[in-house]
Amino acid sequence: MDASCFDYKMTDEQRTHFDEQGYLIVEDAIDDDLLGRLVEAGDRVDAQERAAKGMEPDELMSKFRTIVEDDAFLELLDNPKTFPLLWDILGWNIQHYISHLIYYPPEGKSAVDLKPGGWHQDGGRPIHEMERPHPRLSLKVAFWLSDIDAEDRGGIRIIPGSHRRDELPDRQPDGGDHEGALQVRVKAGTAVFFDRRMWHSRGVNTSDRTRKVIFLGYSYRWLRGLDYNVMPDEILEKCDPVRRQLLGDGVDVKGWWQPTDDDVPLKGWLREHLGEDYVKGISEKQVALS
Ligand SMILES: O=C(O)CCC(=O)C(=O)O
Repeated sequence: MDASCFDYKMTDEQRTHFDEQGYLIVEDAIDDDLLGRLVEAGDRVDAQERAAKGMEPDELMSKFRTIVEDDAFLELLDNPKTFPLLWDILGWNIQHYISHLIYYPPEGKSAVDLKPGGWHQDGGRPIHEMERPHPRLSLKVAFWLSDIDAEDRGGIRIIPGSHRRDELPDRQPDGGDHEGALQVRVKAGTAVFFDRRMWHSRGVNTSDRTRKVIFLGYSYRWLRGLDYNVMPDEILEKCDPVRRQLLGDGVDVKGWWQPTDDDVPLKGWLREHLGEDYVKGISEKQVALS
């Protein structure tokens, strides 16, 4: 574990922003070296998927469970500039539940009037089966591997504050976009956190370059992984205890609900470096957030 992450603990301003707006932008979250290795790995996975599935070069490539494909992806799990924000939002009883690589080639000139669509909240069946208002449960971090700093580059579209409304906000009276919708515009290397309840959709890439992003989702450990059940031993074996926790490892079944310290090494690591009061404080902040 990289102790430099303690320099990036959540500020009060970040906490308020995430709580009220449902998203948070962390610029320069990944350094140039890691960004280069992620793009290299992403390009390789993209090429393999296209070859294996006989995809056209201009089709959108979407691959889940990408975390096992390269050690560079594993490094994102506890990336120093993003990891502290995760434990500050969700606490120490957390796991990684999904990894999703998307390579979105240009739509082509004929697609200029394509409309962004597919507004949704994340969560599958729980969205329909939980009482309302929904609790947070999980969040995703979008690590941008290409620039999405212009509208035509198809950045993710979000409706800030909509995580606190269980319905998709109405379209504007003139038939325009949903009220409050905006497109995120950031540089490669930026991480964008978003609460799973926030309504979001993919923008349209009419630029001349492929849009590249990997989403990592984090949730409480008492939820199941969405794109894996158990990680392969060869992945777990190369990870330290905290990464193993994040990858769904634990001591026994009961520990999903009632973790001992051995189930959650992150808690012990935070206690060791930041003290018991800090660890207790995290739980209190969570109650305040939800
Ligand atoms: O590709 C995007 O911009 C949106 C992805 C998305 O909707 C999701 O990860 O749930």
